[in-house]
Order: sequence, then structure tokens, then C-alpha cells
Amino acid sequence: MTRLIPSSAITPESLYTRRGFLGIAGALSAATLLAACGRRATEPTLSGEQPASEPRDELDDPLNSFEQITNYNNYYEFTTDKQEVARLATSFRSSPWELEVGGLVARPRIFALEDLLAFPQEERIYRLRCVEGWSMVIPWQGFPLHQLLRMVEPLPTARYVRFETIFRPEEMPGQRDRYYPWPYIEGLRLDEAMHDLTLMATGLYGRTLPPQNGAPVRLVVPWKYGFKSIKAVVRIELTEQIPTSLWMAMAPHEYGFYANVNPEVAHPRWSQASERRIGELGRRPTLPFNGYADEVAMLYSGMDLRRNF
Ligand SMILES: Nc1nc2c(c(=O)[nH]1)N[C@H]1C(S)=C(S)[C@@H](COP(=O)(O)O)O[C@H]1N2
Ligand SMILES: [Mo]
Repeated sequence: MTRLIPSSAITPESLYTRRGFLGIAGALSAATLLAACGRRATEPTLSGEQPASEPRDELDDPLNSFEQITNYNNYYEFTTDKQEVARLATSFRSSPWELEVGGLVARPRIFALEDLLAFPQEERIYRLRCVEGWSMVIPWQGFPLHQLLRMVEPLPTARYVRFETIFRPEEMPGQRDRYYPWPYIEGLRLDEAMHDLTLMATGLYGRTLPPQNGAPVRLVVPWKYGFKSIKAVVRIELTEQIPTSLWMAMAPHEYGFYANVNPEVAHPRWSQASERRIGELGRRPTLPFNGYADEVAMLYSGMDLRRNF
């Protein structure tokens, strides 16, 4: 069948058809993708009823829709109601923006948003698994964090990376709730931060990152529970001591530093053996390291992952 797609119908989502896991392939411009889609779309197929394949991740799971990804959010700086974050975040000012990188580095530096967007932007389709037991498949744009870290030259004494979210209670109503020890803090071991899967995301579905997803720049660590993927980052500090995250400070028996997705280690309030993919009815088994074990398990060889939860 011959399918002609009028250019008006080419939405960012349609760019994701027939595309696999682009993690290593790197950046493709929208123009390249449009050209590729156009060519494929007008190619006649001999067999007839071959439907256009849906966008999928490398495990052959379909992507969640832009609507789902941008209307079901955890972002406690705005509200704990996942379905209200998008509305409350509409007027958040994510530009201009500065990201200060310092601590145990030879070349501390402030990156303006334009500097961050000057890193070659890649497309990465990642699963996001929340500790609450739901998950999504999200097509991000961004750049690996190691590119930024190499620029600031970590000192030999640096062992951890501490991340901090903006504190702006005028625009973030949840931050007026003093129950939480704002600002939101997260941390990684330096080798985790340097891993190629660890992404600084600046967009999704080919668009600028929406405020509810952490605009203008957020961390994405796909093998860890979603709370590690801190949003709206304004400070990165390399340290010798292990950083204390907001969740470790609030509930150390519930939230450890590592937070690797692990079906065998239950959270005190809920099992982690299975999960609900947003948009699906049943539950599916949770995969060790969220399906990224081949890439990251060696980071933890010899460690007791029950003790280091
Ligand atoms: N600053 C900040 N970052 C955050 C959160 C938050 O409340 N504040 N929530 C985390 C949690 S629990 C999850 S599951 C993911 C959700 O990301 P998403 O809304 O883009 O899907 O963001 C994480 N990053
Ligand atoms: Mo989460």
C-alpha cells in the first residue's frame, strides 16, 4: 500500500515510527528523520496489509504517548497530585537558566542553558520505573552527563556527584510546604554519573522539555527508580562524601542511596516484583536494573544489593 503523509500531519510523535533504540546511534536531525519517514511512507509494499510499525524501545515495548508522559508526573515542588502537576507548572520560568558545576573539579563552571543545548543532543528511548510501581517508555533528547563532567575535569578525590533542584517557592507551590526539606537533592557515585546511559535530558518527543517533566534540564538514570532522576537541576557538585538525598533524609529506612530497580528487594510499603505500565491493564514483571543489567550490572559486582538498596 502507498501511504502519503501530508506535512501538516507529521507531528513529533510520528517521527518515532520505525525507529529503534538510538542510544548509541546518536543524534539525527529532525530534517533527516522527516526525509527518512517521507521516503519510507511513499514506498509501495508488495505484500499489501503491512501496518506501519509503532514506535518501540529495544525490548519491543511501545512508547507511552506525549499526553501520558506530560500529564502523570511526580514533581513534589508543585504538588503530590500527579495529574495536577502539568497545570500548576505551566507558568514556571525555565529560561534563562544557569547550572553551576563545582566542588572537586579542576575547572568549575557555570553553564547557561545555551551552553547545555550546545552539547550534541541525542535521542534516547528509556523505560522510567517509579518506586510506586508504575512505569512508562519515554523518548528523551539530551546529552550524556559524562560529556559535561569531562569538561570540568573531576579531581582524583571526587567520588560522588550531588545534584540540586531549583528552590523557587513563588513559582513552585509545593515548596511552600515546609514538611519537605527543600531543595530536592539527589546523588550518584561518580562512575554511575560517568556511565553512558546517564543522561541530562533537555527535551522529549522532539520538543523542548515541558515544565512538568523537569524543564529546562533534568537527570535521567534509567536503571534506577525514578526519584533519582532529579528535575530542574541548578547545581552539580563533585564530592568525596556520599551525598544525602531528600528521600534519604526523610525516610532512610525506605530510600537508600543506590535505588537500583530490583524486583527482589521490596520497598517497606510495596513489593517491587511487578509493575503497571501506564496505558496497560495488567501488571508485568519488573526487570533487574529496569532491563539495563547488561549495561550496568558490572558497576555493582561484589556488592550486596539488599544492604545497598
Ligand atoms: N526535583 C524533583 N525531581 C523529581 C521528582 C520531584 O518530586 N522533584 N520526582 C521524581 C520521581 S518520584 C519520578 S517517578 C520522576 C518522574 O518523572 P516524570 O514526571 O518526568 O515522569 O521524577 C523524579 N524527579
Ligand atoms: Mo517516582
